[in-house]
Amino acid sequence: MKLCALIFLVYLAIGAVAGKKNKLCSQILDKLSDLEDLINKKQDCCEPKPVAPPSSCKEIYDKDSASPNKAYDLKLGDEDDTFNFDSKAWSSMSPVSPENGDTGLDDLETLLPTYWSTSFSKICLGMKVDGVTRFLPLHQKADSLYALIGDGQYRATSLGRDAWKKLIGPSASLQRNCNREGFNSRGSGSVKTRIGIIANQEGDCRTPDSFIGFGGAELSFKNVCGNRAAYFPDHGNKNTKAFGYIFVQ
Ligand SMILES: [Ca+2]
Repeated sequence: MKLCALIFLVYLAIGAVAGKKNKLCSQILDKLSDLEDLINKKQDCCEPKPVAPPSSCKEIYDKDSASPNKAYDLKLGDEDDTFNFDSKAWSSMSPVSPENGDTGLDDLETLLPTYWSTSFSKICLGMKVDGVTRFLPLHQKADSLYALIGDGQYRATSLGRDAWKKLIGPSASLQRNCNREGFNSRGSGSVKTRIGIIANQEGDCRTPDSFIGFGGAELSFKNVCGNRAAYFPDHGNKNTKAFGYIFVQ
């Protein structure tokens, strides 16, 4: 009987030690789990979020902010008339909302004094369509953007219609003829653009019905920046509104 009692006590003692060990293990596992949660939370709040790249005009001349080597000239795209083709802003030396000049690739319009005061050898054109911004580099020397646009004279570029379409993306559409591109592109009709390309279904530039550009007109479509196309364009009728960015360097 004594032996039985002793054996029972030994078992009881072993059982108690095992119980303590299990409890300790469970506490350690709980603490480890808490620690893991803490580490995950720290990563969430402290690691820098990935920044969507401008992609490109060589990453907008290497950095998306104003610098001595690069200047924002213009941001435009609202439906108001601030930057439609016939706006006085294009032919005056007056800034428009300069406080919006260095706020990044947002939807705040601006025309900065760099428009008439900064000489350059290249222009970076950008258009944001449905949240995607595409860029088109244009090698062009000038005393200023104003010098290319302000007097209303047409000045040709030779990028080609496919290059202009890349600004809009896969939905881009233009009529097949005319293809007058550059600064102050216009025919005798109401479709015209300060920087961009106009096109026509007839074999001349008299009555264009489509354009891709900045500072557009065709008031019934209220499209000051983007792609408007009608009358047998190559990819369907469009009235795609973009937000435009123009940088010079
Ligand atoms: Ca026409």
